[in-house]
Amino acid sequence: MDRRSFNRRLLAGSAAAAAGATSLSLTAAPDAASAENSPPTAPAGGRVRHMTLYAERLPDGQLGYGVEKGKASIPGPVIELVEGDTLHIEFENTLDVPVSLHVHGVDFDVASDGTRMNRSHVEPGGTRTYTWRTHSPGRREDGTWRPGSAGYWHYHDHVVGTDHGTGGIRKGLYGPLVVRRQGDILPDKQFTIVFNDMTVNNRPGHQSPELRATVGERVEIVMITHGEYYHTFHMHGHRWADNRTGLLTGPDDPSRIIDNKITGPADSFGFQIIAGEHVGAGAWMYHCHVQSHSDMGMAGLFLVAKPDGTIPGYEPHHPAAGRSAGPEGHAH
Ligand SMILES: [Cu+2]
Repeated sequence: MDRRSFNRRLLAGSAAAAAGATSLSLTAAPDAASAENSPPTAPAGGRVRHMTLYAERLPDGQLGYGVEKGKASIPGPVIELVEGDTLHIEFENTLDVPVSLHVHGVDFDVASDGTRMNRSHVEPGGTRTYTWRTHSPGRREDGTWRPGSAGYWHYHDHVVGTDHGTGGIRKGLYGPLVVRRQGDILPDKQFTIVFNDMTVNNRPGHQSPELRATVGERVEIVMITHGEYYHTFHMHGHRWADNRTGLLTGPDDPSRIIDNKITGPADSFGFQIIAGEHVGAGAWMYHCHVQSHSDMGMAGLFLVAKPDGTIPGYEPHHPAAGRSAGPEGHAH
């Protein structure tokens, strides 16, 4: 595997220029894999990037962000940066109501805050450039440590419906932002799961997205929560470290290993797993573990295929996610 997959995902372009392609490995363990087997890592940051983003109404009446007109999606596109990067987003509002782009986790002037309260939203038909900046960790003049921008963050509307974007978020105006640190391990595949009210990615209950991978692939999950409820995100057969990257930095890393995490509105986290590691291929469930929520359909499948493409336990027309639906529910 090479670094192309990383560059493809960098929507801001010109990442391919990422010179000095670092071969710096984060794995410092004595038994670290040989260089040729090491996963690719994030290059140095510090570049200035540009992208366009549109807010659109989807055919079904929901709302979404997209990098091309007519291509909006829920969630919106993954935006990836490396600490030190600056991103200018040329944002166009194609809706008939004011909308905005508000981001968590990174640095911006108040003019890029994306709220009506400080006039940083966009009127129908209008455009605005939002600028996001990022920085590496470092030491303040007083000797204390300043965190870097790296993390699994997210962006969303802050205007539609109310001054908090309650209507925009409910209808799908949200998306993931991944800020990496130079040397962070890059995944083979990436999926975004958003628990929004009682939906997964604004889909109807029991129609949650299916995540597809092959045994051995390094899969990154970006998990975001929105709406009115608290949830717990659970994956079957796979575990991760409850820290910034979801990965251990060595055998003595004290991070707790989990397979279930409580998450509330506007929380976000992410992690990487090796598909099927120690458990093999299969139709592995992921779901909210609040029982009534999973019963109402907040469940989907992580489909881990064997190299020949078969998926043990997978019945496409009888998704496991739908079997436990009770007659009650839909209380929300
Ligand atoms: Cu839930």
